[in-house]
Amino acid sequence: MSDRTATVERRTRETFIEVTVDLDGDGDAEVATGLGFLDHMITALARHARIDLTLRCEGDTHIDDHHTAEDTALALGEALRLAAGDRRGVRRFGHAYAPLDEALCRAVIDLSGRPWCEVELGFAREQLGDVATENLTHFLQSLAIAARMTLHVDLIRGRNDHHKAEAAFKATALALRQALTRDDHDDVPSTKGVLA
Ligand SMILES: [Mn+2]
Repeated sequence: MSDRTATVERRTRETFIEVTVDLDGDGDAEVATGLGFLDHMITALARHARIDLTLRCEGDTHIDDHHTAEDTALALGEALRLAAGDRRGVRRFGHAYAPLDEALCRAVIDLSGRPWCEVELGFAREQLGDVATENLTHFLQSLAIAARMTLHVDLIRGRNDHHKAEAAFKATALALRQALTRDDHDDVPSTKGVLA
């Protein structure tokens, strides 16, 4: 394990989550949220960000998918924030495009310490597997807030909603990987001198 690791436990009356990340991993992911489609998206995120990830959630999926999607994102975002530490020596900015067949998404990240998120994915369906499409948008927003990063994710074009979602998570992963990459500098890349 590298020194950019973190473990977060998060327990509420709605969910219990354990998540461990290693930002300098290979992208090996073990994800079990109880929601198959969300597992698919988070696995793609870890894989293409090259973040090793273990994530388990016991959520109130007998109600619906909302609490599990939101709280999983909050715990994962918190783990990313802690593992990134003071963000010394990282590139800070990242942007990427990812296609999946006809779908094309763009993600832009600034590890700014300023939580903000804009997501426009143009879903036509209500649901993908066991996850409401609005909760995929909500997942990315919650992730950005908890990680204290600025994240913009936009669908450039696409027709198949599974493709749109997967392209969005892959683009986010690639942008995150770039932003978290260490370059040759040993300072915090900010005129303020502080990012975290
Ligand atoms: Mn897929």
